Amino acid sequence: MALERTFAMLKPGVLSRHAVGEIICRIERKGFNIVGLKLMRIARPLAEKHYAEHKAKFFFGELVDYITSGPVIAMVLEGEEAIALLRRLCGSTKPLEASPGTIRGDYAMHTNFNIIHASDSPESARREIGLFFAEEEILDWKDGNDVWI
Ligand code: FUP
Repeated sequence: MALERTFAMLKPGVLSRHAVGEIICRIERKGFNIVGLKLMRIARPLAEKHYAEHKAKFFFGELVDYITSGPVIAMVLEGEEAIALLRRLCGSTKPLEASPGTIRGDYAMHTNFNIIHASDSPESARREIGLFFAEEEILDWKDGNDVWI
């Protein structure tokens, strides 16, 4: 299995609802190592770059409005198969299709306020980590659990 890094973002609704700790708790409990983390307010140009693939979609304006409406928590997470695993932990894009037990399944009612972003491929992960983090903001550390497992 490949050790991967992926990008995750807790959207503004998570902070409004005081649920940052709960969501990060799920991510840590699953086994991801947090190697980058920051509270930030995304400027519009960065939001538009991040969601560039959706530029022509009807929901693009609202998506950018939402994501820039308040602070977000940006994270780089590391683990075996981290990209696909985090996507499963988040659940489907549309809350109606997200299984209960997933983050979106448990915390989201509307697709455009679906609470968390997670990279969908190695290319997206690389691109998104590069957009949000400088190299020196990512720490290379090991949890030391290998000896126990
Ligand atoms: P995901 O990778 O699961 O975040 O899903 P997408 O890349 O398809 O969508 C990115 C974001 O666009 C979603 F998080 C929410 C928003 N979106 C809408 O608001 N309406 C839609 O119909 C689809 C996506």
